[in-house]
Amino acid sequence: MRRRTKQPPELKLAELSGSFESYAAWRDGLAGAIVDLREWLRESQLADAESTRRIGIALDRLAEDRLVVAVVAEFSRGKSELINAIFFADCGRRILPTSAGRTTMCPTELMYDAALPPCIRALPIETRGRPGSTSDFRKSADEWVSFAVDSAAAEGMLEAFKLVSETMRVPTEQAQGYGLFDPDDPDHVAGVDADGNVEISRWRHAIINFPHPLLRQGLVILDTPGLNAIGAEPELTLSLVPSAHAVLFVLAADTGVTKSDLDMWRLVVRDSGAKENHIAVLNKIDGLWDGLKSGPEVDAEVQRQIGVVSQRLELERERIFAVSAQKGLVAKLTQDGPLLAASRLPALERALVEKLVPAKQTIVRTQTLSLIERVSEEMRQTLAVRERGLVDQLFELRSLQGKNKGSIERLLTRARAEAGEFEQVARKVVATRFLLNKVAAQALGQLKREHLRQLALEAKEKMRKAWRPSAFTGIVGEYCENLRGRLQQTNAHVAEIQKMIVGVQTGFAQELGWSLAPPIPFTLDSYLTEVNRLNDAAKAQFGTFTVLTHGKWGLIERFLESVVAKSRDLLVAAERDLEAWAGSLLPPIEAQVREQRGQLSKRADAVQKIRDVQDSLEGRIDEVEAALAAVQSRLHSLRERFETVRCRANDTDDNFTAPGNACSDGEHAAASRQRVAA
Ligand SMILES: Nc1nc2c(ncn2[C@@H]2O[C@H](COP(=O)(O)OP(=O)(O)OP(=O)(O)O)[C@@H](O)[C@H]2O)c(=O)[nH]1
Ligand SMILES: [Mg+2]
Repeated sequence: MRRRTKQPPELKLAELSGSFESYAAWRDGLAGAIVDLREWLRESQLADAESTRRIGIALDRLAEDRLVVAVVAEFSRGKSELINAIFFADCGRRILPTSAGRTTMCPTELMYDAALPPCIRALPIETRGRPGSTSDFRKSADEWVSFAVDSAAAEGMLEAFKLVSETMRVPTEQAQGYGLFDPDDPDHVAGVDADGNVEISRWRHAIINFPHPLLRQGLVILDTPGLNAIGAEPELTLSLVPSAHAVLFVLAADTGVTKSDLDMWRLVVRDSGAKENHIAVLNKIDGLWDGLKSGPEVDAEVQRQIGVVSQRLELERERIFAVSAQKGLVAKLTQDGPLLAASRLPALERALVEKLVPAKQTIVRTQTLSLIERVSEEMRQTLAVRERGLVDQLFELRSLQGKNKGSIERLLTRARAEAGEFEQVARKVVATRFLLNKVAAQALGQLKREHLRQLALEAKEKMRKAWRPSAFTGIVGEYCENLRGRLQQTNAHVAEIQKMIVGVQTGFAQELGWSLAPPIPFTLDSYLTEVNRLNDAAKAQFGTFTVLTHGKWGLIERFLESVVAKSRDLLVAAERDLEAWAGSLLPPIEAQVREQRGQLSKRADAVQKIRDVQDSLEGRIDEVEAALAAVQSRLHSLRERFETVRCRANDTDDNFTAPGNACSDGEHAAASRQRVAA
């Protein structure tokens, strides 16, 4: 395997981007091999609707594959500076605005979607005055204000990115209507100016579409505002942060771990599912370099602070990185090696490379291979049925050589009888399809999102009547319990379907000797886990309220909306998964039935023609031999093509090799990408 050439030390700055680049190249190589397999199946007339659909899913997943890194912290800990230093130093300057005090006012996603021009899309804060969560608004492009960005001019870009810090002053009533002002909160009241106005963010959410090489490769970075703002946008806590592949939680060495840092950690990070992705960053360690302390003294102080962070966040020391984002950025911009080393940024970057990329790659590899393996296996079985039919036919035809008319007649009778018997067995598939559709409809009925609307209205009404935060946990608990009940009932139907398919397969195995791959195991358990997480997040959120005021009611309503939006997304995804699974069960069996029927009828036809002396026996034997050779060659090609896919999927090492090496044809990633697009 050819490894990436060692990079000169100054280019080591690009280690992270190198790893992303290799990952993207690996993904493109894999997609290229799958496209080859798809083309070959099409040319060989083996592709059917189900296999095409599944290959399509694998390719779409690869094309849409994203790596999301969320950066979360109280305000002014240096989140934006850290993003500048780790990901965008190659822009030659600071691109996200940073300053003392609150800077990033709204959650900001940095990504690249080639379908859109470089731009910033921003959702106005006024949308908070209307029902709907950010993800609801995401679906309607009209709600977003789009600003073009000249990505070629650094100056223009920086200017455009300042949008995320824009604020405006509005009367307190208006802010209250948006759930951003609580007259009973002394901190909020202190912010009211002489005219009775308060400062709020101008935007609710911003999406920066920017063709940076890392973003082009599918990296998405989520920069977030501090606790106040994040607490007001429950979607971040419920969806965006928990679904990130890595969460960087930033603390600052000069402030230590404050109460609001801890609140934020608990609310946003600690209770958000997958903990293995969490990394804490102790930023601003340059504050410790006061010129009087020696190197070892500074180091001891850093270690001591790491100890404190570890204890307070209840996080292992290995997951805590002390850095100076600012000095790291300066070092990268000025190519200052010693300063970069002192900033300790490279250790954090290495951890990101080591933790983030391989973990993500393993998931993508397993998902893709399991889809493709299944398609290949089903194709192999169809070809194997054809092969077996031809071998039998050849055996029979050969046995006729030198035989009299009577034996030919007997053979014809037998061939017809076998075809008839097969039809009896095959009828079961039709009956199964009928039953499967019925049970699947019942299962899907449980997941209809219409149920949610009523359920959500009831929950809201109950909360309004109760007006006690202590009662809310129970009300949301009931809502979640109803969801769980639906998912569990669906699971029971799924088990019923599974049993039915296994029954049909066992029948075919006993009566025809077929060995069909058992149905892909499927449950909605992962969705049940998600509902539990939603419930826990709600508990954590309501736990922060002791007294309910009108100001907070807006926040509660918004939170409930997010819970409903999230549960609706869950049901939609569960419905989609279930539909795809149920739809994938019978087609492979039906394909085999078609194949077998075709073989049996060809066999009877051939014997009949020989009996009627329309065909010579020798000529027919030659034909069947040729057909057999063709099927065997296809089986061989199929195996080879699938091996190429597997080989591409496993084409990695700790450094990520360039694509094409292990699988010999040396095709370039860009070429594969073009073919995927085509
Ligand atoms: N000394 C020092 N200052 C830093 C470092 N990183 C960031 N800062 C400064 O800290 C201030 C806040 O940094 P930002 O990156 O804006 O912080 P943030 O977490 O994005 O803050 P918000 O956007 O307000 O939530 C800025 O003045 C930065 O220059 C660092 O490593 N060392
Ligand atoms: Mg910021």
